[in-house]
Amino acid sequence: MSEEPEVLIRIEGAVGRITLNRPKALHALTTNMCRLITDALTTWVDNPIVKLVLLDHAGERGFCAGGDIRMLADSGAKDGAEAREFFHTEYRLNHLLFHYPKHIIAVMDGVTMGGGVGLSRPCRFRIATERTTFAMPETGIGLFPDVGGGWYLPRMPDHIGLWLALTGARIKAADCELLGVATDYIESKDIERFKAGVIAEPAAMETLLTEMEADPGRPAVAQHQDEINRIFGQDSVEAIVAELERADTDWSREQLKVLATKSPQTLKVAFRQLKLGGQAKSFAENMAMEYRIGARVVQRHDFLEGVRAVIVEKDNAPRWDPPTLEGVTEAMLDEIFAPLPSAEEWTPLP
Ligand code: QUE
Repeated sequence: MSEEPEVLIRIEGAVGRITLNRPKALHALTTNMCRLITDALTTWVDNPIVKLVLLDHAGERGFCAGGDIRMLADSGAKDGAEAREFFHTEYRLNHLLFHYPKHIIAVMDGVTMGGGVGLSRPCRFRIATERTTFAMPETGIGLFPDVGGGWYLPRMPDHIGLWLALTGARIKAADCELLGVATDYIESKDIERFKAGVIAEPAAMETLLTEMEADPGRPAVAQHQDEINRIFGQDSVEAIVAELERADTDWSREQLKVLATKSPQTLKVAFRQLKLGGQAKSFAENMAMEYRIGARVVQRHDFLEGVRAVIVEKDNAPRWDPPTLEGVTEAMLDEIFAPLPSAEEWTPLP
């Protein structure tokens, strides 16, 4: 490993501190980072000194851009074992956070996408600032909105979660509060003072939050909420596209343009994932489903091609296969969602 640890772990006063520290990659998560965070949280469950946990990031460039996509693609091009190990470890962490018995505060002062959403969304307090940008952009690289997207996105109002999943739309703090992605809004100039206050007096954390709470402005999504509800409430991706064509507004034409750049396979995977996740009885059941999908999708053409086009060569001209929604059959989706051999299924931490 390098001399600088990828995650900084320490206890300050009564606060367990976890600071993402891979700034050159916008703190994109590695298997090692997920293990370090999991080990710290596991130890702190039984440590009476730790009253609450603060999860943040080093530097100014955002909270967490996602996962270590190049590693996933390199592994997917071979036997996929390293990619499966990553998903298994990351989803166990997502699940640990979901059921964690102590309050965790996530400070999302910047880009919060993909894997970063999986870390912050299960936390009890999720602080956005004017620099927060949230997105689940995976359909653009032939991946799917994992890390619990199947659980959280279909539980947002008015099918807005499906709109986020399919289009990869980026939203700001006011929308994050509207959709429950963030619980609180603080200006980034106050973040250091907030953290210092929490560490000095953890019991006064909620009072401090109320004092510092600022106004994020009007949520942009609200302007299109009725349209999203009607159009993204359709019962297939093809029907959504047809409804967008029928609407024929500036906004609907923009959505069609965006959807045309995404992997048709992944659009249908995400649609089915959110339907199943919306009916899942537990977060663990949803994560087991996502693990099945992840294990398959990293080895398929669209993911390798998406990473080539968007992340590695950056020509932004992926050649998806199949190239159209019609080409993505139910049989293909059945294969991607099929149970794994029982010894290979995802399970939560023991
Ligand atoms: C979709 C994704 C990711 C992405 C772009 C997508 C993702 C991810 C990164 C990323 C961004 C900046 C970095 C980095 C990774 O980009 O998951 O290392 O410096 O981590 O369209 O899912």
